[in-house]
Amino acid sequence: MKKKVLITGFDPFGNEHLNPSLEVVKRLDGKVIEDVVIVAQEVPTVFHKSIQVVIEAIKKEQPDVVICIGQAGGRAQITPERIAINVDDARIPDNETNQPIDEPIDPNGPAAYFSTLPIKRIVKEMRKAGIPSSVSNSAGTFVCNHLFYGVMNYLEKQAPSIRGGFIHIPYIPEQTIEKNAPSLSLDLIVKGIEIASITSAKEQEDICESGGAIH
Ligand code: PCA
Repeated sequence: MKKKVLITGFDPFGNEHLNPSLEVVKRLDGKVIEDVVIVAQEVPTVFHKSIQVVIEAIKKEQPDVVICIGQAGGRAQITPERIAINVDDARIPDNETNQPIDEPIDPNGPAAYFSTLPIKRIVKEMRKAGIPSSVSNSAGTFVCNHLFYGVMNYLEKQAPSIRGGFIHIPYIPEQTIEKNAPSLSLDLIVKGIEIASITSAKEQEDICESGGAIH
């Protein structure tokens, strides 16, 4: 039985002319790998609108798994996120000049949702393939955490059989030519997201292996 994975990537934001998450999902759109069909959706880096766009894509595609992807400039590894928290606290405006500060995403929602992806298995599989990866325990408080929370809130309430989560990725080299920041090649990140998609589609259960952080 074929499985379907919906992957999403954001428009460029801040001072960047590209967003590696969008470049990655565009490369994987329509690919079929080991009986897993990957479909991609572009998402605006805008509070609330981003959630609506992904909910519409979920309704249309009816995937087995949703993986939202975003840029985390400054990180050196591909980082599956463990948890989404119910707060917006934007250090910079989004792409439509919204800048919420200390606002709940859903005033009636729980404080947080855990990813329902097998995050440690994903990290293990990426590492086996030679791709730098670790679990992250914070997706921040900007649009990425916002979308992650909104998607998990929707899945929990409206589509509990669909599993979902978020993965942050580093810059790609062309973004760091003039800044002192780590990057991974687009090819390596595409390979990592391919592995994450296949692993998530095929494996519901996570493994119990140390992957925590002291701070
Ligand atoms: N990264 C931002 C929002 C869009 C993106 O790719 C974030 O980490 O919140």
